[in-house]
Amino acid sequence: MSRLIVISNRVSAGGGAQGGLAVALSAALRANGGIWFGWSGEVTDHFTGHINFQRTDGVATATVDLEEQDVEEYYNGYANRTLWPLFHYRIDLAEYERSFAGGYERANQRFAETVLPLIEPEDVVWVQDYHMIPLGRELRNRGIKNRIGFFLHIPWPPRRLLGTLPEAAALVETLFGYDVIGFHTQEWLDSFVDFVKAEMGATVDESGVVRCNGRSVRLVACPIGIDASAFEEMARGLTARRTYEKVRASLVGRALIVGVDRLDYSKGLEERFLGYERFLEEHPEERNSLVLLQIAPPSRGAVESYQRIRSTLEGLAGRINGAHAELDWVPIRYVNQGYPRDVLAGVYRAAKIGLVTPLRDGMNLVAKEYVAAQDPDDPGVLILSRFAGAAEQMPEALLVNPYSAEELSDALQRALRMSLTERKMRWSAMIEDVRQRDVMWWLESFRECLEADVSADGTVTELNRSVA
Ligand code: ADQ
Repeated sequence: MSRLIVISNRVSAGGGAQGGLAVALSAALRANGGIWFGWSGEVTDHFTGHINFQRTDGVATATVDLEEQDVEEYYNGYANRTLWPLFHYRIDLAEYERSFAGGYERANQRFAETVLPLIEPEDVVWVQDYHMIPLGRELRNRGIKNRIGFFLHIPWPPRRLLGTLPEAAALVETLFGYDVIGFHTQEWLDSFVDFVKAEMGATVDESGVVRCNGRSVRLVACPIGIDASAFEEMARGLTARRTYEKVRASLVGRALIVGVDRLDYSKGLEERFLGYERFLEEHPEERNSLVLLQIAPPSRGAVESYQRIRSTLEGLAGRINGAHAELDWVPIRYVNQGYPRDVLAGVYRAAKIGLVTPLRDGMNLVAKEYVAAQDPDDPGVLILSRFAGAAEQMPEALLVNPYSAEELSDALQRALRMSLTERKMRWSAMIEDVRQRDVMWWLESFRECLEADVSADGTVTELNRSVA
């Protein structure tokens, strides 16, 4: 197999605490050789292009520092204040500034310049996520002929929303620098096709090859998974068991509902709290018999909308607890910190209900982790937003509209009342898919597409399995 060059905004080689994606990419880099390239997270006075080479757990990494203006315009600006909200359908929060767009282009040119000498002719290049949409084109402009793939980890927005971005067509046009573009779901892929057909006059054939202005790119829907067997094992391990015991003891017989999310407006935390409040009001008899534990470590604190969601949630949790708490019971435990994965596994296992209700999410790995952590003899119930990419793969979850407090409240009631037989039936179907389409399946499926031989007429050969 060819050497792999992984390029992403941040490099998290080794895996371990970082989760399935880092584990899988690290495994591929260890097996076939290659380099993981990206931003170091460090800021310098002036961009130098100096590469810091390291080896972390057998994985070669190459990182570069960015200057402050790049971080402000490219990372805090275009990536986090323009593309993230827009691609999560939040045009009310998206900021369209020419300086952000310019900084994004400049940073991607700098990444391309810096990584260029590291790429050898037979390497396969794999660019990750929305921070780096134009990177493939930048590499092509510098003469790179290698196979280059791009994977989008977040949703692709509907055409009319994307149309609000002033440079939408120019940005999308750069994606034709890639050989393959991967999305988590058919829905995101369809939205992309809708845009390029309507706005750019592209055509699409049955094998998923899109043609536009003499260029072509192959599209695949290839849902990411978790490192399922490792997570299942972790949930049975010592740390998870201790956590489980500790959490259960603190509940004194009450049912636990758990939410685990980065503190981000796309995760629907405010709506989740309101749904839970509704439940408490509609079912006073259930008060004192359940607890919502929401674990939400802060993220992207430099961006104002993230500071706002933090204070909104603190206010809401305080209000709900103030209105409903009793001498020996607080309805919401709201925890603003991250935990090691084996601790999380124990928390998931202790929870009768996993509440995963993003307003919009590319995939959502917490839903899969919750399922993988359950006790097969007494599994909990997953309540899942129908607007998470994961819903396409997990129809056996209780699917809800996260904007509707009534639907959330009804789903909570149904989950609390669900028989063991029904819980087992739903869980068995979900765990089978979580195991089968795990993170290695995702990686191998995408790589297979990327390395497949595409003939001049767009026919794809050497592709012996479907990834949709
Ligand atoms: P995220 O938006 O970060 O990822 P998600 O898929 O839910 O969202 O993954 C979050 C990961 O962080 C999970 O592995 C979870 O266990 C971990 N995590 C969350 N809270 C934590 C805490 N308090 N302590 C420790 N770990 C915590 C983006 C996209 C998603 C897509 C992924 C992968 O937004 O839609 O599923 O990439 O492609």
